[in-house]
Amino acid sequence: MNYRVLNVETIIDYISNIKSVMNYFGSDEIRADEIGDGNLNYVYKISSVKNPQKALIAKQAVPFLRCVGEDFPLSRERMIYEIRALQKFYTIFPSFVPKIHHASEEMSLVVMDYLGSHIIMRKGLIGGVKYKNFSGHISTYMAATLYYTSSLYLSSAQKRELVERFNGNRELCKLTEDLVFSFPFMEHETNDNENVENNPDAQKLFSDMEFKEKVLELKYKFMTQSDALLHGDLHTGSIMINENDTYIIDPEFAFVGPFGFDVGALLANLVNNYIHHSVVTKDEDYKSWLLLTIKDILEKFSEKFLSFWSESKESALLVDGYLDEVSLKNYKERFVKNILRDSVGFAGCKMARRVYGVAGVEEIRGIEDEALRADAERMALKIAREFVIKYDKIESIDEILEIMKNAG
Ligand code: ADP
Ligand code: SR1
Ligand code: MG
Repeated sequence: MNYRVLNVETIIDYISNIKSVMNYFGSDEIRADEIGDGNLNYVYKISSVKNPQKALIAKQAVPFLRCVGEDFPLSRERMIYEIRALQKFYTIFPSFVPKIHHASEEMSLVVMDYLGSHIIMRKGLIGGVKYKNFSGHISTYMAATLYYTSSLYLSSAQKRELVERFNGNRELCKLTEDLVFSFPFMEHETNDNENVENNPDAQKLFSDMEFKEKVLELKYKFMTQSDALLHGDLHTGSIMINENDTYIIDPEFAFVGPFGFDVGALLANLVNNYIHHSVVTKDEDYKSWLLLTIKDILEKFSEKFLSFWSESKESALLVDGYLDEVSLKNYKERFVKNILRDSVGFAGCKMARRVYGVAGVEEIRGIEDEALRADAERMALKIAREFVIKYDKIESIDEILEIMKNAG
């Protein structure tokens, strides 16, 4: 079928011809509502007219960036990678990924489960909701997806096939190279320039060569280190959650990149939320929960990654018997410590990009009171700077929490 951009009317015709989807709705009449709130794509809720909770999600990529419009062309090939990544992550841990009912690379479209009793996690965190299962779920998701798609588990040939299958995601990798590691730290037309002009904090950031050199070091890792299949944009807007379950959506930035990048993205977004509560609600109890959650996630991630690793003795990297037991244990512990260090560095870049870069986060850019927003921005830049400058020397998770606590 030739590609065409669908809308709330034409999507009904399209869906009506897809057997796997129509089996789900049976003889029910269906309707479509556009519910997308992301930066890139169109998302439709397709539901039964008589029972609106009986619904699926259809997501279509268009050949431009939704949040800017047709003036910012962006190839719709990104949906190829989103479909492949959803499928791959579903095979690794189905309980954390919405099930796919239909996928078409030609139409740049995917139909998946509707998560009707879940909300976007960022909203819940801003509202001060404590998710008791989250650290357990997300640490399992990250440890499993990263370990099982890495050279620590796959054979050399399997790993190379994986890289071939995902590393054509050129445009979205380039978007991250520009929007996470470069443009937000210099004068650039894509920045939130109303906030940059006459702002001494922005000028200080743009001329901070010590920080920018370290950012380049991390950008180079992002561009060259093919460790494992990443989600690629694992912020709290890519997580749908309720008190029982956690789902990871929207992996269109997927590619085989550095281990620490997804962990760093999550860390950055939890810290941004901590900043929001430090400046706006001043809710000390919630801040303590966020600190404990971060500690728990990083500890559990390390334990689970090592535990998965203990199950296989042979991989692209390791030949059984190559190291004695003690050396192998030390090697693995150092390895995981370095993942955490890189995560801290990437988290710093990802926090700082949200201050003046094109895509802000609700926790900070959404603060209406100008003085409070400026406080939140300064706190974000302070933590981000320390993360970036110190990332390769971090010895413990407590040091990360200390940096956060001392900033506000
Ligand atoms: P984009 O690629 O444009 O960022 P997202 O995949 O993040 O799009 O989806 C945009 C919004 O659509 C999400 O913030 C969420 O509100 C809604 N959404 C996406 N997938 C689902 C789903 N499976 N179930 C329910 N809502 C969803
Ligand atoms: C203009 S696209 C901006 C951002 O949205 C996505 O969620 C990614 O984080 C990207 O950098
Ligand atoms: Mg999104």
